[in-house]
Amino acid sequence: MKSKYIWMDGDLVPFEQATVHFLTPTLHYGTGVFEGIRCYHTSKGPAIFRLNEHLKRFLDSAHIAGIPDIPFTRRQLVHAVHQVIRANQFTECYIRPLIYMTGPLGLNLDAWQPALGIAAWEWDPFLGRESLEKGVRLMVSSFTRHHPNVMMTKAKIVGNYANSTLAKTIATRAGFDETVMLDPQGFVAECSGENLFLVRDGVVYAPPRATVLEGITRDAVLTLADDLGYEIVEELISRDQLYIADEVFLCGTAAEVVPVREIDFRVIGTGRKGPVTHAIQQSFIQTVCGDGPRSNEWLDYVDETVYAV
Ligand code: PPE
Repeated sequence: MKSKYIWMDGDLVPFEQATVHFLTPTLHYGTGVFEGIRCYHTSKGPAIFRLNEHLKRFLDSAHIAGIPDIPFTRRQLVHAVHQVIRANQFTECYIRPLIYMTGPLGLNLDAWQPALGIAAWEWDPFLGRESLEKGVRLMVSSFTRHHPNVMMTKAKIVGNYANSTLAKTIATRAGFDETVMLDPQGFVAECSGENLFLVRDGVVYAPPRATVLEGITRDAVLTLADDLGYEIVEELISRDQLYIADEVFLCGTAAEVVPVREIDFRVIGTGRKGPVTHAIQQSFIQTVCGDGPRSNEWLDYVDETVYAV
């Protein structure tokens, strides 16, 4: 996760100096919000995937969390993301904006002021580069995904990820790659850090968005699947529907589009990347590399003229 500079409240700060105090409220209570964005190498230089949508969700997350008075506009944040990529001279990277709270400990958000940092680093696909071809093994978690009146899943609130960490860790300790989390009613919600889809008889099914993070990759996958002519259905999914699916795949910014080969020791389909997953994955890769019909709409080419350091 090394880089030369991290953008902190308007300044590019050398990596080692980008520190926060032990008594930062976000460290103690989890009240803060973050984003995960990717920048890809293209023939026209580095390009950021759906930057505006990510920054909109970032500010929406702050709004949901009740954090007022973010001292930067979306426009300023667009500039800052370009700046942090340029300063670090990355051609491909993952970008992590975070709003954290400063001020006294105690649970009153109104006693705090928001601070904002943006880091970037080179990051392989989250579940391993080989996961994109070979697929991953999942376990249905014994932990439940948040009830929306407990933690709101539309927001990438720092504290939400304690639930993800519990679920992911038990799965990896048990030898799986990722975990599927069920909602409080017992229907499939999402993975600890990705959205999930199944394919049956050529139709692409996704869990409804009410209890999941509205993934930007999820939206891209549904759009590309529609462009490819697949029928799409968003409806409640049970765990046994996953077991008997022809294909299951997951997606997220960090993970990208990943086939699932096994869930709870049941082989999914042929146990290999299926044809629909392959078609959607290829279309996604083409798009982010600048060669797809939606590349112009979704890519924000890094501005060479942005002042770097
Ligand atoms: N669900 C959850 C719970 C989630 O955290 C992510 C992103 C997604 C779905 C997919 O959303 P999107 O990236 O917009 O397609 N998870 C981030 C990983 C967080 C981590 O550090 O771990 C990510 O992919 O950036």
